Amino acid sequence: MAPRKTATVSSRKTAAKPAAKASNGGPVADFDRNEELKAYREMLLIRRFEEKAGQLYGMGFIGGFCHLYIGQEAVVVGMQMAQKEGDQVITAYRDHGHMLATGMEARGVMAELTGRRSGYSHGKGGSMHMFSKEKHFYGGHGIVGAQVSLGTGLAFANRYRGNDNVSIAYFGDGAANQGQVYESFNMAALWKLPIVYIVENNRYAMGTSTARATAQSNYSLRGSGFGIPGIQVDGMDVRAVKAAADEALEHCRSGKGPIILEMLTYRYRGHSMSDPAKYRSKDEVQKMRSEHDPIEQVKARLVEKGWASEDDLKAIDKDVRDIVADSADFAQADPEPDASELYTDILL
Ligand SMILES: Cc1ncc(C[n+]2csc(CCOP(=O)(O)OP(=O)(O)O)c2C)c(N)n1
Ligand SMILES: [Mg+2]
Repeated sequence: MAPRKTATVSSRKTAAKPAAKASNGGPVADFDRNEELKAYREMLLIRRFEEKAGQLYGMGFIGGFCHLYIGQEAVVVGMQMAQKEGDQVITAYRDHGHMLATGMEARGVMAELTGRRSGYSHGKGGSMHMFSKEKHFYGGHGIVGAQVSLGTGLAFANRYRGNDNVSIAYFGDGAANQGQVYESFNMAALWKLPIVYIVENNRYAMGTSTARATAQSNYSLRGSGFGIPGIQVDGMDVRAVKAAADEALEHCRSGKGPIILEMLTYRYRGHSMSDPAKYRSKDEVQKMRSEHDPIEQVKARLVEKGWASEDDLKAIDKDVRDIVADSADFAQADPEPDASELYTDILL
């Protein structure tokens, strides 16, 4: 692998202080005020959206499965900040954050969650099956690991067409043990496909901890048998994610083939809405929330550097809450699909 680029910190600003590092010692991007504000707003939008989705689920407005992304927001937001127009995103069922990060509308996502006509899949896909060709978001997949093969196919298409787009395939620590992941790694390495494989290591696959289920828990090493380089990233620090994303995307765009980013992250809520959470202690969750929360980290920097006052932050919070409330009102007022739509938009 090419030598790691260090954090893009200008020497002028850091002459007196050592360069900032992520909690695992990795590099972090040197965000300016606008980038910090953007990261804050985008992560907050995902968090508030997910909280609202949880509420609507409890009230019976959302049926079926619903997997919340709360706690993991820095991963998709940091990645998206490094992507360029045309890069594709594909993920599993914990997907609402990925959709919002790609710029899909909160209204369309909420309407889909509630099974309404204006949803991204016309109310017939639900939480796990939403797509937006316009935003290059390819789903939303409920079969654990399947999106890794599909994402590899997207990378193959980029290579075949000779464009410089990169496919970004997200999967969990549990999915990382699926066989098709390694078949995909083999092909991607052989054909030098432009794909960033992102393992969102949130420490659990449903109720099973990585310690109980996995022989090699350093997922950044999982491509070593195929010569695929990997980086372990503090996935709770959006600047660390952005720094790793810049490096990974450059690696792919320069024709060096696939790369793995293992994002060390944590989900605060249960696996899905029906999770009694008996497999971990409340203290463990509380410790992550109070010491590593991705949104609080940005907020603290914004305040410390004098880049945002409490009032500025409140204004952003209000703006975000308005978008989310509007999406919920819109979804509830939107009609369900007509019965005549039962066999449209599907493959028979
Ligand atoms: C092929 C397949 N096997 C099993 C399941 C059931 N299942 C759904 S989610 C899940 C756990 C996956 O965990 P992980 O990949 O870590 O993702 P996370 O939920 O933590 O985001 C399992 C086993 C499934 N949907 N598909
Ligand atoms: Mg997991």
